[in-house]
Amino acid sequence: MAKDGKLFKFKPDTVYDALYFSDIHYLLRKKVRSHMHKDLFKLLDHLRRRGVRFRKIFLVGDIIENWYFSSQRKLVRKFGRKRFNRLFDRIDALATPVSLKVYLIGNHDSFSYVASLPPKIEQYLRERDYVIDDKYETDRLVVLHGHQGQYGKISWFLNILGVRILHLITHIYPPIFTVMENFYRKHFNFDRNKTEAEVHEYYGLLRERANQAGRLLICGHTHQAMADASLRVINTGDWIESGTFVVENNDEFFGLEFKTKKKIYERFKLRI
Ligand SMILES: [Mn+2]
Repeated sequence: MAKDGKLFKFKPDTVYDALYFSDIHYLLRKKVRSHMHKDLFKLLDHLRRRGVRFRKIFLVGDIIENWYFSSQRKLVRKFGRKRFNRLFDRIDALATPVSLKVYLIGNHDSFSYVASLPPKIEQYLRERDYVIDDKYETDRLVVLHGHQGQYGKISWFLNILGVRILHLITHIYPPIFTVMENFYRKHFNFDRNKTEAEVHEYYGLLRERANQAGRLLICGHTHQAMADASLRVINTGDWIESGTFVVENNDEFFGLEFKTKKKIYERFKLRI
């Protein structure tokens, strides 16, 4: 994305309608893939200190990385809960006591054949009052992670089978995660739509499977932030390489990119 542009300024001590972000892949080691988790923490701390709050907070999937290790095992380890709290305390600090918090399940959040969260992760989130689902919808919008545009039932099964075999192999040879990550990026590149035609095919399938109709569709998954007014689709991007998120206020959706707390750029604005 461009280096500069219009800056977005959060008004201090203000409650905004909603915050949307996705694809943090929290707990992922830098050795496996570089990420922007420190920047995300900076943004969340900045918003908290400024008194910015949200009536609704949507975590739009792939918040926790679960394919390259078991996040559940990490959670129950000594200091595991602390590590989870580091992220979720910061997110929860942006909610008001009556805010709605929604955790939408992404493909990397899950390694179950029915695409559910690991039970202890689910319990952890329920303790924090998260509504957990794979889709959130009203008469004007539908929010979901977006892997539904890539996987059907059979391809999801095969994929999870692959993930589980990978987990077995790592018991013998742990560095396989780094090897696999590189292999995955080089040969499959499933998280990326390279050509315009691929992008159209993906969003076409996703809009169909989400039963979008005339509503606004908000998703993540591809790691490519974007807004398309004619498709009525917004993608929140990621916290691996983009540092992007979406803020909703008075029926306007702002696509924002974090560089530093003084440099939060407005990349798009969509009105519904
Ligand atoms: Mn995903």
